Amino acid sequence: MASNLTRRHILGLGALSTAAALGFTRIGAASAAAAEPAAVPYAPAVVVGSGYGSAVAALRLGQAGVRTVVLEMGRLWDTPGPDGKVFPSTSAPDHRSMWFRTRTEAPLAQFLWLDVVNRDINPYPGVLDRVNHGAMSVYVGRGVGGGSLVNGGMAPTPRRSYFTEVFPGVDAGEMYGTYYPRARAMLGVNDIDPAWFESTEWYRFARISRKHAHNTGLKTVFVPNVYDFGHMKREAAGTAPRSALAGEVIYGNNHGKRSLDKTYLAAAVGTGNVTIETMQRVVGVRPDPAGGYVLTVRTSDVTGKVTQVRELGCRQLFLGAGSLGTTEILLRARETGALPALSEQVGRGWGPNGNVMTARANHLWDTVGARQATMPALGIDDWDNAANPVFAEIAPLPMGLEHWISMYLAITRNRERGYFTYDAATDSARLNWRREQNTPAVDAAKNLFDRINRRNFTIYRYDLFGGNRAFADDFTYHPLGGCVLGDATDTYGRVKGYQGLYVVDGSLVPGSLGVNPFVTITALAERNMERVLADPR
Ligand code: FAE
Repeated sequence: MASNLTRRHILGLGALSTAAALGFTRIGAASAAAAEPAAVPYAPAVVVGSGYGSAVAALRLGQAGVRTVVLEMGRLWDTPGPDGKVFPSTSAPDHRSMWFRTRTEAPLAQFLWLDVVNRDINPYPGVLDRVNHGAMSVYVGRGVGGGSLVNGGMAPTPRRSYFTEVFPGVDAGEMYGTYYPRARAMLGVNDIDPAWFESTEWYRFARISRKHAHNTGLKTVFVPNVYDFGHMKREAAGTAPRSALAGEVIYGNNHGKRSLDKTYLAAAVGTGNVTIETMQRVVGVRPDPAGGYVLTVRTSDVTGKVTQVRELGCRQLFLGAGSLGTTEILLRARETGALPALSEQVGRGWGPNGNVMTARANHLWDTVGARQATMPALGIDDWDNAANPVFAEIAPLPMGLEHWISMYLAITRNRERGYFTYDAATDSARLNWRREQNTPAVDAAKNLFDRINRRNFTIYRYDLFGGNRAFADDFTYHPLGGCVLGDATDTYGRVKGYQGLYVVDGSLVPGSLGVNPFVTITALAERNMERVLADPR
């Protein structure tokens, strides 16, 4: 990564802290050029959200000399709390862990059926949110960097044949030749040293799962990551502060992780053209009769109190609020009549990337180790299985004790799709997803892990997910779709029916990718931004 972290990034990082520390920055007189409308504060380009799609948009706009404001509803995570750390660990969650909750809602709710995982906390704009939509809950990151703050950093590229199936209208040659490599380089994707992987106690859990997969005749692959594996090695050696080796992941990593605030966003701010404003939630968008758009933006404080509602004008609007956020903004605009020409496809084509979590109980001699790195490094790749394609990441369960559990996040090929409807009473988008729609995903995962269990004489764990279930199919880490490329937008994310309005995030992906999604979201945003800057429409 050092080669990608240029002086400009570092300058940007400083600027990032300063700009966002100011919280709300007025874009007023200083920025209003003569040709710009005077009635409301104005920026030539506004980017909503600061996850992967937004970060690419902000950087490429900034480099093109376009003055850009990024509006993020969460906070900037750069200030240590009383414990001297920016983020809490998974074993000691506090108010920083979750977005305005009185109790944490970790994906793994129990251990030995006991409610020992979650904790009571004070409401605060914490870094992880679980948005509950009945039969499906969606985990998302909140703050400057979006999902990059809380995710497991796994950075695989989907196999080309499946990418082509998912995106028939996208030139795969360009993606695999230009945009994927560009995204990987900018994100700081790196590989684990195989020799270290084989020898370290921190990945014993993965080696045990690999042994059982190989016994079953299954293939495993190393999965690249944006966590700096060099740093991790130094953590193990005791020469660097611990993060992945200290149980940190879903509530943020204090070290080692190349989250977007350290890569794309730092570089964006470093262009001198990009400002990031935190605790700013975009709730409305309408066309400006003079051209462009007017946004309604709510500013909140850390208690959640709305301290200001304001309007902000822009010529170009880039929506990167994630699958849930972007879809909600557009659906609300269509259904309230603010943007009536939006396609009927807005709100459609949503899927959880076939996510299913499961766990197996190992024999007493197959210890997984009390010490486990939080960053997954290995996956079981059975995607070529025509009847039941599954890519299963071998997930850690770092509880600080030997528990003999092998855990997995299976990505399956579930063709079921959900859709969003606008609920006027709550002024929000509601996801329509029935529990049965996950049956194909559970069946595929069960098919794979039944084979592994049979061959290794092992069984499932039923004590971890609540309701004596072996498969957790009621939440996803990978919300995808809602404003699908080529349906709600053209083939470059330009929203149908409106000029100067773009979608840049995971809502473009039609519900499934076959692997963890952020590298693809980033690469697609790189491709689309290149075109949009050349041909804005
Ligand atoms: P995203 O990163 O979600 O960013 C959207 C941003 O917009 C957020 O910062 C929001 O706070 C903000 N926002 C939303 N609404 C508004 C609004 N109205 N106004 C202003 N701001 C708003 O979007 N993916 C992988 O590839 N590998 C992994 O290992 C992996 N692990 C994961 C683990 C966890 C626990 C979670 C939650 C996700 C994981 N993911 C992983 C998924 C990945 O983080 C996700 O696909 C991307 O973050 C989605 O990127 P977007 O740009 O779509």
